[in-house]
Amino acid sequence: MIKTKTRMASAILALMGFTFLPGAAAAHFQLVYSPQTTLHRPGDVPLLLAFWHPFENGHAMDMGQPLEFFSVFKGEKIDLMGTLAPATFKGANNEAAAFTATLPVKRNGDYIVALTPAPYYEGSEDIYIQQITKAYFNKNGIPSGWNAPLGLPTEIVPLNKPTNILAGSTFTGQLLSEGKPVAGAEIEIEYLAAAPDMATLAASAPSVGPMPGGAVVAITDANGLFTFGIPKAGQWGFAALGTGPATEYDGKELSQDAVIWITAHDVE
Ligand SMILES: [Cu+2]
Repeated sequence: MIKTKTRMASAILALMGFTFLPGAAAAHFQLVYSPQTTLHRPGDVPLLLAFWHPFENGHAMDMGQPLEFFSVFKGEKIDLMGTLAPATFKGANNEAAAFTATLPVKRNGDYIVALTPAPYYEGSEDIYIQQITKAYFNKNGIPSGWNAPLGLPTEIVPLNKPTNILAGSTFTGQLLSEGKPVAGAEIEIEYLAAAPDMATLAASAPSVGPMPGGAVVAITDANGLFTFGIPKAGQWGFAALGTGPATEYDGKELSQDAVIWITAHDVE
């Protein structure tokens, strides 16, 4: 996230001879990650929860104990808090507190995983950030409700099957706050360029570089809809910043964000 006041502050600090803190630069995304989102067998799917700058393989931030963590299958909510285990995520430049977890998958259909992390204090901006994040898994291609909203304070609802996007096609989402569409909101878009290794919990070498023009963004229309052409196979993240109803935490500004992760495949 880059805000005007932050940019001004960084310019002033640069004039004073300080370097800008890496944690505040570019787009940070809460990850709910597993390498495989299309599944063919029942079993426990390993998950990594980390707060990171994934497109640039940048600074990783410490996560606190999540407030809520669950999956939804055919409208049924399954609590996953008991599967959380503290872990250390290794980014390219630093290590940060993260969590591993497991998603138990039994039946065919869509498993939506939702994380409400503890608010993260970003010292360089003197604000808290809380990225309410959804990730999608599907077993055996059977659709069973991937387009259902979960009733989160703010969320992005997919209008294309989020585990089965074709590289070169488009993804459309609808941004909601308290269940109502949000018009004119900025959506930041990131590619998971340095996918974490689940054995070592370390970022891999990035497969692509960050974009020369900075953050990739779209703006929601009057119905809260946005569409983005997906140029490449892999996992893509979309984030709306500050669209949640909560605006304050512990006496400071809170950016309550909505994040969604989708998977695109090459047509082969
Ligand atoms: Cu950041």
